[in-house]
Amino acid sequence: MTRHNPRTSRARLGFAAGLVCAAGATWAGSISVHVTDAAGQPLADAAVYAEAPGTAASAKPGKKIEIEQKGRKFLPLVTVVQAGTNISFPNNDTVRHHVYSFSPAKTFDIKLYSGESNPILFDKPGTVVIGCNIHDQMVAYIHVVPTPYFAKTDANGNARLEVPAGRYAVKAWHYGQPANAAPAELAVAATDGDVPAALKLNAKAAN
Ligand SMILES: [Cu+2]
Repeated sequence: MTRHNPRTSRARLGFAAGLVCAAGATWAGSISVHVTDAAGQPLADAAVYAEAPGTAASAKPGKKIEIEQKGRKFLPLVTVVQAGTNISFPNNDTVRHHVYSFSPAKTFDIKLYSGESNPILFDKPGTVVIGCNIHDQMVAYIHVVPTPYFAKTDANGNARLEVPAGRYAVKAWHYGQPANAAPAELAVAATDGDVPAALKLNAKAAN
């Protein structure tokens, strides 16, 4: 097992960002977010994201990820993407699925198919709930955010956002919660390193 070294990975991230970021942003540090429910218990699978004025709302064209169907489930259950991201829905089951969404943020329908699907462009921020027309128990959540700084909490309710220096509104969303909690407003300076943020949602963790 390799041990994660935050210092090494941060330096590497900074190097990559310097090469690809047209705005010339340099990584200043990170925001460590801890998300809890109304009872103070850690919430896994919460979307966390940091918004700042002047940050690109949409991903560059061509960004593409996948949500798999396997064992008559969508994997993963929760996906967080920046607006402008394409998602395809490969069906790796032996049965055919019919994937759809009625959500206002993205309505679509991929009729009975196996194997690869054409990608769907998620161009508007919001929550998209997807299901299968054949298997009622199949459900997954896509949370589309207007910022490149996002993550998903782990089993302990923790997530880390690598960000350039600036002022941020840090927000959290969980599928058990109808609305966002009040954002945590904070600043990250070049010398700060890791800045903690705690967000409490009135959600219950799924069983
Ligand atoms: Cu299905």
